[in-house]
Amino acid sequence: MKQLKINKYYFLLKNWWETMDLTNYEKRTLNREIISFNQQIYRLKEKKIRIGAYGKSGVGKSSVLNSLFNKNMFKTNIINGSTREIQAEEYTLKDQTLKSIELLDSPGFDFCNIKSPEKIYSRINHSDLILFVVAGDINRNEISEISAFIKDGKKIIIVLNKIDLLKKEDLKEIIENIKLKLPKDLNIPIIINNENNIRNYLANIVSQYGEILLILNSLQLADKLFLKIKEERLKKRQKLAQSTIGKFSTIKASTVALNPLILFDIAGSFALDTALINELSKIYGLNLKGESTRKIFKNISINNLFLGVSQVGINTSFNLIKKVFLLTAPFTNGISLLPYVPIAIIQAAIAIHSTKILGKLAAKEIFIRSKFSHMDPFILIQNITFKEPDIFNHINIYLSKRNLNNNFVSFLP
Ligand SMILES: Nc1nc2c(ncn2[C@@H]2O[C@H](COP(=O)(O)OP(=O)(O)OP(=O)(O)O)[C@@H](O)[C@H]2O)c(=O)[nH]1
Ligand SMILES: [Mg+2]
Repeated sequence: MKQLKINKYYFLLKNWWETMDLTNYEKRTLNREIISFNQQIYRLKEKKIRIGAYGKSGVGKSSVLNSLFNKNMFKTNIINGSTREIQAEEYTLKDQTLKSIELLDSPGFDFCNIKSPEKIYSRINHSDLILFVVAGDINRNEISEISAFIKDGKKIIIVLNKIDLLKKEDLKEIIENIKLKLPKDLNIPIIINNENNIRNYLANIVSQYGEILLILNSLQLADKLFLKIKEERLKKRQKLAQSTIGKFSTIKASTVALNPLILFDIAGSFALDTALINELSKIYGLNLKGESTRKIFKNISINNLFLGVSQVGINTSFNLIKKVFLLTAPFTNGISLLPYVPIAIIQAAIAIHSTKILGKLAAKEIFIRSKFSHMDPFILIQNITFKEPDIFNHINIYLSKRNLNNNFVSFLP
């Protein structure tokens, strides 16, 4: 049953990825993220959970990992900086759905000689579960690293190490103090490294929730990658949309400027607007039939359009005319507005202004309609988490932090 679940998500994600159809440019710009995602998918297929240790230097990260399997896999030293690079070791599991645990040891995040701390953070951030090792009360740097993992939606466990150096009566107070500094609603576990505490705790987590943690992390990585891809695509479309809107306002402005005595040609103007909406729909990959263009028109508030028009139209002071000159200059493609009476300029300005507003509003309407139709990892995450207990609070944080629409409005023209 459980076996099926992990396979199901592997095939869903694999299939999703194969239908993504990235351009070479996208592959190049997102190279690092794609590699990480592929590694994650591989671990999902092979049922290998990854647990990463992170913390200040010398707190005992390597020692804690060694104690998990009673094996000296990672180098330890009394001198800080005994771990200089990420080290990985694999441990095979028997009689479980998961085949193995990959342990990642990391250098202290505050160690002065590490080359690129971001890379180390990022490697650990790709773990399915993070052991944040501390030795005593936590300081500001530790809190900020913990918050970063939480914001990234990671499952973390605080391991309180070196308790033999503490007085027994201080231990309780230290734990209380750490708790005070952690976000209250998340219930981050603080586990004391004492005898077999950590090992028992992790054995329990891995056997009960190992698969779902691996699945969730894979979905989260897919979701983050998908957001990046969408962002890249929207940025590209934004440029195209902007230049299309610019072109249409130029056409409109120049027809108006060439016929300064004829007031707005309503029919011609409507035809141009419709053509603009159709062009924008093509850019956003939406196939519009006649009916839906009308719907888009309907949804764009007429008030919004006229507000812009009246702002330009009412005030005809000389200053405004000068401003209008500057405004229209880049769009009139060498057609000089100078010989004409100010009315032509104002008409041209109105044409430009209203076309731009129309374009912006239409792009938003089109974007809302053009939501990517195929499977979205985000939907899969939403569907899993709400059925699961307290231990998945971190996913709720992830979901609430990730506000899709707010992210994307800024990439519209
Ligand atoms: N007293 C005591 N010493 C410990 C404990 N755990 C680790 N140590 C010692 O602390 C020192 C540092 O331990 P490491 O495991 O190398 O620490 P680390 O966090 O991996 O250090 P870096 O890799 O240098 O960042 C070593 O001398 C360990 O023997 C503990 O629980 N109690
Ligand atoms: Mg170490």
